Amino acid sequence: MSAGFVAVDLGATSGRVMLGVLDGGRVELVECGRFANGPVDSGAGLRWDVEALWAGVLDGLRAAGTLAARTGVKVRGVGVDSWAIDHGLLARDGELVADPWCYRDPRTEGVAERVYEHVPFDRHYAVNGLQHLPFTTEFQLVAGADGGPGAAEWAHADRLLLVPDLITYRLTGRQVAEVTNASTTGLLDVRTRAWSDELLTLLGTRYPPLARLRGLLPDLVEPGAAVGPLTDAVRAATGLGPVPVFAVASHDTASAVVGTPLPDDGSAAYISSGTWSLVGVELPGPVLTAAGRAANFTNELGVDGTVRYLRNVMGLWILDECVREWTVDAARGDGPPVDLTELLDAAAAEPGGRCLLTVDGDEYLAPGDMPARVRAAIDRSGADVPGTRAALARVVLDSLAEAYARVVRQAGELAGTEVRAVHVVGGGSQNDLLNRLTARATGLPVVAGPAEATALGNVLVQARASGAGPRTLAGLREVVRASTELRVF
Ligand code: ADP
Ligand code: LRH
Repeated sequence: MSAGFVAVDLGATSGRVMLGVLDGGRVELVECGRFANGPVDSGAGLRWDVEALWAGVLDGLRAAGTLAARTGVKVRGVGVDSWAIDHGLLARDGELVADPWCYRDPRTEGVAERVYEHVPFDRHYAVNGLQHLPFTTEFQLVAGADGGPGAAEWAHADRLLLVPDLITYRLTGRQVAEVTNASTTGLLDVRTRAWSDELLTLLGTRYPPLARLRGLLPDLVEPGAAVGPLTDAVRAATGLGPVPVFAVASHDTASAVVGTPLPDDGSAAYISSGTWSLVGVELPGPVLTAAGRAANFTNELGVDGTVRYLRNVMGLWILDECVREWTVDAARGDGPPVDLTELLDAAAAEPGGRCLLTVDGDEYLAPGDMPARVRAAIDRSGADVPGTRAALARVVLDSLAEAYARVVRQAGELAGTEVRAVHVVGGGSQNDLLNRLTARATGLPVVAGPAEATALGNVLVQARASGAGPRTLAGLREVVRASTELRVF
């Protein structure tokens, strides 16, 4: 009987449940569920709808179990990954105090700057190695504990679980903190892969409600740890047996990097391209230099002791938000409906180089009328404001490609590695126009695929943990290569 592993991959735009079947050195991924996701504002700030996600997860697991039974596959594991940083606070009874905040909520505006007055950025960086992002878990916690929105929730908090750990808890009844995602909280020591007593103490001293934060953090586990079997309730709801749930690389970007067919000699950069574009290289350890800090490069933890040395680029969020806005317009009768493929074809026919936006500006973080913000930025630059959707999309994509090229070059320089190719994975790797623009801007071959690198990385870490997959990261990537049709630009 072939071995199957179920990847629950929760992205900011959609959640998916995939059954990965290991067969002769290849993984066949079959989508068993896909459901829309996005921050919801029902009057209490931007939040994630956990019950909707949970319903999607259970439906997907049920479908995966049915498919496995029909095709003679034995389900030998389940693993959960999601976007980073966001977390749920649980009361003593194990129930969520409230839906988790979305990192795009403006409540963290100015918080990091206040924290840095007491614990400067360079002191943070020396320990956690993280780029400055305004919404890192640490700053969300300060926003909540320091009397801002969320203060009442903090008062009831007894446990903090990052989003994938929260789903894993619902699946197993066990509470852990998986380390790749924990490394995005700002509370971890990147050198020891352990919670940082130093940063936690500094934080608790400055913000007394956070003095009890250490007690809210679960024990850390590395990817591949068996967390526990599915609970009876989940088994009854899905028809699955007592399948073990593994901690995978639960930060989606960490799973995506496992699922990227990088060469072993470190000579390629990656772009994990989705809502965000995560652009960087994989290293054997952190780089905590002043130059890296000034360039705002982050050291997030990967599998097998690796470090993801990268920068967040605003990613396809800007384009997706434009599409969302135009879809709303079309529903109102204002303009034709938008089809992403047609839009990209039309954008490809537009002249490039009209204008380059600074795509990592915080001005693009929040949801809302994105086309208007893009037009305003183009106007400020002095260029002519495009009159069509396609021309606007082209400016966004030109700007993204330019940002990729800059960050790829910096990553090589700062890490002291020669980058000879760029691998693009994730949903955005299907954007051929962007792939072509990236190849042109970097002057390097762009290798696109797999689009489902995250789910593949999730499945492979489970397979290895259960004894069914290759032992080394290089071996896992051989499976990725064998399972994907890569396209070179
Ligand atoms: P996330 O995990 O952050 O939700 P995904 O990896 O699912 O993101 O990628 C979603 C992105 O992929 C969307 O932003 C969309 O722009 C892009 N995308 C998905 N399918 C296609 C396609 N067929 N052609 C071009 N772009 C695509
Ligand atoms: C991508 C991602 C990224 C984080 C962001 C919050 O999905 O996990 O790596 O910085 O979401």
